Amino acid sequence: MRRTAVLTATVAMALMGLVGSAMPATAQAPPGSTRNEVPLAALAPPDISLTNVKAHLSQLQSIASSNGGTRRSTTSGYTASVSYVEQRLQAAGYTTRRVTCSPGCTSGAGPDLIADWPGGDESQVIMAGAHLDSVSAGPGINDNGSGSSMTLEVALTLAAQNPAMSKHVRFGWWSDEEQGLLGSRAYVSSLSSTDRSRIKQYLNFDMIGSTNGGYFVNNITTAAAVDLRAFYTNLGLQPEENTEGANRSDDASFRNAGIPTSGVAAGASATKTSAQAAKWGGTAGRAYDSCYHQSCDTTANINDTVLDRAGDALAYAIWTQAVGTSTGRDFSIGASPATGSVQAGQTATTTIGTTTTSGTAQTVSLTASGLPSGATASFSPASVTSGGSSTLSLATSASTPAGTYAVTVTGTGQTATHTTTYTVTVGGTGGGRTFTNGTNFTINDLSTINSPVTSTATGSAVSPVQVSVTISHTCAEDLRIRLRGPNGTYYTIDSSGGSSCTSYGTRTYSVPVSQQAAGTWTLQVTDEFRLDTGFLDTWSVTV
Ligand code: DTR
Ligand code: CA
Ligand code: ZN
Ligand code: ZN
Repeated sequence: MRRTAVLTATVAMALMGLVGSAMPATAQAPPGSTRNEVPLAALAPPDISLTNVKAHLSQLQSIASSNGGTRRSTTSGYTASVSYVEQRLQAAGYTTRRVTCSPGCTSGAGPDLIADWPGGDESQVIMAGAHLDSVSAGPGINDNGSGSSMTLEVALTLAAQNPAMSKHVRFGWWSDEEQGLLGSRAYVSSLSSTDRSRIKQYLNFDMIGSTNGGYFVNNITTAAAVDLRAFYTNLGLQPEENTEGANRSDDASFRNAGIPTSGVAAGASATKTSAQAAKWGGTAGRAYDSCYHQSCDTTANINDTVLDRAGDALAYAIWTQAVGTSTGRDFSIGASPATGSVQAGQTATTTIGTTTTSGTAQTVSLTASGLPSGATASFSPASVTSGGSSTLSLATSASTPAGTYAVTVTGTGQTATHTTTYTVTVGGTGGGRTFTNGTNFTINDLSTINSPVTSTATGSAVSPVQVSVTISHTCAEDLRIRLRGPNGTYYTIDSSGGSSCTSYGTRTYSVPVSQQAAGTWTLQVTDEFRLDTGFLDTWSVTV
């Protein structure tokens, strides 16, 4: 009887699937009640109701009308505007705060209004805001009832949906913008440097319903603008940089303090170009807002489509950045071993372990990317509960090129996604790491021969090494064959014994090893029984 050392790799193929579920929206929580959080990830950004935004605009118009036709920062029209927004926010469950705008503002200017939505990571604050004051000449419905009303409606929609929050969301309504961005500057300088550094982004909305407006994004090429820009780009609207409004609204106060900023504007007194009219509609050669800073900036001075899109753009940015990816639950992921090696055509395995690092355990789906060509990866099981582990089987094919590959293993959890790297070295079947000794060695009865080869391959031997042996011998069952590695270890690759004789021919072996590739590898053949003899013709080892 003859035994071999051929390894058979069993590859467990598992289907990879993502765990997903549809999220219901909750009803608006009454004030004072416990908020019923929608758990887990990925609520779709909501459509902000244009009807509701316009209802807020009508309220601001009435406030102006009953207060001398203006909402200038120093007037009762302004403080009535603050009260309106404040009351709506409080009813929805916001924590609101008036920030006195003095010193630093025009004498007699009313306060800024700040609203925090409870929840999310307070060390990562995403802010959006708009100036709430008008110029003295008019009610300021486009400038800037539009930004104020839209921001209010986005805040109310967030409260109504009440999703789980990853980042903390804060809104601001600024006083005294029209006198030189004074309210926002006072707010930013009122913060401690710690609180300032917690604000990771500020998005500004000033004049977002201009009747002949366009789609302008502040600092459009910066990271802070990514979501706003993507929103308009996805609509095919080819947004442009807000050059007209650069440094002329409250985002400048934040930017001057080192906070990344962006925002949306539809344009003021500058003239729409024919190229802009061609892509956005409207009239070329006319101002974006021909009532800019005038008494005609009333509810009639609004472009509904442009206004509606700005609201949906802000919702998109907030939901993308701050909603639903973490409720304090998290996990980590790692590969053990983190490196491996395999001959082309064979399968490498490693264990992917996960750990719950905060909160309760969660389901983690596993996928792999960055595979060498011709290779496939499977996980068994395809998803784990954090704390558990899975076996990654990386099956290469004969055509997989030799080389070292960093395979990225991605664990997609319910509140977070993490990756780890498994580095696998694939040894080629072809040249480079295969060494041959073609010298014939006569095999006599009851004697041993040793045939050495010198390997110049670098690094570790890629386990299992492949051995191919050609022997002319009429009784393979007479032979015990061993491989000796450069470090002196012997591996028995074929044992003698058996009830009848077969001729040897060419046989191949896969030999698990753990040692360096370079040095002398020796094939040792011992004939342990009488009568049959022969010779070692050639052999090779692929390390
Ligand atoms: N802060 C604006 C000034 C302004 C001028 N042009 C634009 C264009 C887009 C937005 C704002 C502006 C104001 O309130 O008047
Ligand atoms: Ca909408
Ligand atoms: Zn203005
Ligand atoms: Zn403005």
